[in-house]
Amino acid sequence: MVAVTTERSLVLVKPDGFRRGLTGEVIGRIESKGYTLVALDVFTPDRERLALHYAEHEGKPFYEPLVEFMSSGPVTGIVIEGQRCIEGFRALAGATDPTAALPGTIRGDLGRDWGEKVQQNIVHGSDSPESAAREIGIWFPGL
Ligand code: IDP
Ligand code: MG
Repeated sequence: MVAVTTERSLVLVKPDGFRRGLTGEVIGRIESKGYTLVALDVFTPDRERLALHYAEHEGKPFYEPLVEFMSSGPVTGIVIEGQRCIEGFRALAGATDPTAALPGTIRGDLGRDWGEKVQQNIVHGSDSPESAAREIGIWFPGL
């Protein structure tokens, strides 16, 4: 087997997850999967930080509702570590649309559609090594 070097990913428990008291559940799933927690902090993110984080979505119909939602309350930022943890956390999170996300995933088990312009889906996870490095720099510049 080819050795796979360890990597890091940026996870956010979004304001819906925080409000609903699901932060511990998300952290528990990350730990049960076997990934290591490298850093963890609670933020109430401002628009500037969110504009950087979600730059790829600027101009899309859900962009403004997304920034509004993400700044509506506390968010827990977590840097996780482990071989292939970027792909692995995306699998734990499930599909973007919580209605379609499979049972067994965070979004499939804990999320639902609330009829809003933005999907409230509990968690964010980086989608590539490049995104992870960029996003960790935005949320945890000291790492
Ligand atoms: P991801 O979080 O699964 O990576 P992205 O496409 O990066 O999904 O979108 C960022 C966030 O924007 C999603 O997690 C969700 O909250 C919201 N979102 C994405 N696509 C839509 C959409 O088509 N309608 C409403 N909200 C969306
Ligand atoms: Mg994304």
